[in-house]
Amino acid sequence: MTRAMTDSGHRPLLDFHLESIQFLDESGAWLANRPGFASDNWLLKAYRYMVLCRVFDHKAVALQRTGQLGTFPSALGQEAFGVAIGLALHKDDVFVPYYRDHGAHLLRSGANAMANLLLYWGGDESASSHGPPQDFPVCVPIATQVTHAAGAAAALKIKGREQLVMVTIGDGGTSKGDFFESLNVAGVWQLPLIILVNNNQYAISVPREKQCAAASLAQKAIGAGVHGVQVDGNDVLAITQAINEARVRANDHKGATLIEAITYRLGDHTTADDASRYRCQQEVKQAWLKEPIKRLQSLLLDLKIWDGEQEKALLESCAASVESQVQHYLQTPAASPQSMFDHLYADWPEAMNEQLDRLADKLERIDGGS
Ligand SMILES: Cc1ncc(C[n+]2csc(CCOP(=O)(O)OP(=O)(O)O)c2C)c(N)n1
Repeated sequence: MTRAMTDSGHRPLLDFHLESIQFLDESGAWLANRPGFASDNWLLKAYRYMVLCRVFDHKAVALQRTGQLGTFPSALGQEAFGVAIGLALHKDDVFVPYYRDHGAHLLRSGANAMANLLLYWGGDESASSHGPPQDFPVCVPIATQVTHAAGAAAALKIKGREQLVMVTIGDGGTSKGDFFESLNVAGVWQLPLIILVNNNQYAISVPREKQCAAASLAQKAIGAGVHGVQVDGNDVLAITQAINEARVRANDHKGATLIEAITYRLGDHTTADDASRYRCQQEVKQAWLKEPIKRLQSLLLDLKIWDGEQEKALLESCAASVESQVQHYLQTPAASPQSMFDHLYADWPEAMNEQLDRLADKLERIDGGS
């Protein structure tokens, strides 16, 4: 028997490896050296905004339940994800958000961020984009925002600008063609783009393991020649570190980064959902043990930069600012149904007239019937 006949013909081709980032364990203890950006003030700011995000979220759900808000997608348990974005992005970066980024908006959209979020989820399209002018509106269609973000990053690159584009998407969204096409072009064109995945384990009722057979979502980057990394999404430090590293890579003209943040959606998908129909209480109970706010609070207490008095004062001030923003929202006159068309196009396409006419007919019938 010749040597060639025993050889199966298989040779190693390429080796890939993927890293994950985590600084804090579930109890808030250090797993790695404290990163340079995480001063006491930074940690306190992150904590305050994460708590504000939770108080706001709770109120928004209550408003929907009492008929004072439209459908609302809670970010319960994903506060570190949004707040890390808000803290890590620079003012002139371009943020292309999906619909579960309330924490980021709190930091990015100024004093009336909460009232604007409520207006938007109350049906007022004029509030769909309320951050810096270059930011994109909240995107509800799944994954289309990644194509827009890749386009914006390409435009910035062509113009020779140093700005960065950050787009967010859920785990389910990474199964869509729009996501893969954008990731591909981000690799080919070496775009200054961060794609940040909120892997909260569910796409409505579809669990992560039924969504994708790969061991991680971060490894989708490899197929596109893009840098990928997974982070503990309940660790605000880990997400921030990954964003900071992605910024350095983009500034060094090394292209895009795909970050998969492992979180857990502690609430329903939206107020139109009932998660108890497709997942067990035991699983949710386990997830509460890993939630991001408690672990950061434990760290602050350990560092002796936080105490019970400060906690009480924070909860009171969050409740007061949420309440005042709710009043602002409730006292703003409702937008007319027609106004939803006002914020879609720079130049009105004639073809849209038919939809405007149909809406006018419908409203006439409703008014006529009342
Ligand atoms: C193009 C498109 N298809 C379907 C939907 C309906 N839809 C709304 S949310 C959602 C699941 C998204 O899950 P995931 O991407 O994991 O994000 P999450 O909501 O969990 O944050 C779907 C299918 C939609 N909004 N847009």
